Amino acid sequence: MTITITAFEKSPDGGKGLARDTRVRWALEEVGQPYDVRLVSFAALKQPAHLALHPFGQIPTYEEGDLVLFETGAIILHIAERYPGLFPTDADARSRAIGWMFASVNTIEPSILEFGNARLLEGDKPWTAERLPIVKDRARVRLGQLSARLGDAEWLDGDFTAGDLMMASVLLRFRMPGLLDEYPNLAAYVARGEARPAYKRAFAAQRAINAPG
Ligand code: GTB
Repeated sequence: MTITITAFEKSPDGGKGLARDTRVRWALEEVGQPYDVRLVSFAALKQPAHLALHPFGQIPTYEEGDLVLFETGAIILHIAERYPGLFPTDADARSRAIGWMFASVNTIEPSILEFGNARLLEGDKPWTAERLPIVKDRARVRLGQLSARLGDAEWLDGDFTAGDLMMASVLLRFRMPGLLDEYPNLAAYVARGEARPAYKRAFAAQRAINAPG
């Protein structure tokens, strides 16, 4: 069955791979499933045709036969459950991998989103100069805790799983403001993710659209 995902017609990051279609592409590359991409403009995201797929008018979406999914956590959970390669066979280990997927979007990602909002959306507010360091320190608390747990392990819980795919994808967002490099083991963890052939193919595919030539 053909898999179709949506992605930005032109990502604001110019091909750095930070838009969330990259993590879905990565998962599909890891499990060796071909996929089509439908590119969507910002205006089209808010039109009825796209809202029927995604109630919040965002990318990415995932279509496979009659199944329509939104939310990258749900999409990658589906891919990992349907196709071998991203979940361990042991049931408890699989539950722990799902735990890391939730941790990535529910515990780690909010701190970088809050930082991004404070810097970009509220950057001109008089209280931003005072608030920004507070928000940045809050992100450091989470990164510090994650760094302590990872220690010198290669991946979060044994072999590479969908939990690592999600976590490394989320951590990439901390690189630009300089936060990721404050935690050398997390920076090395993300680099290990980026070195995977499946990630490289996913990155190249989105880059070909967003930074051609
Ligand atoms: N929780 C949802 C998920 O995980 O799927 C979040 C989806 C989401 O935020 N999608 C964004 C979107 O469609 C694109 S990825 N935004 C348009 C809108 O809401 O109108 C977020 C993103 C966008 C751009 C960059 N960048 O340029 O660096 C990075 C991340």
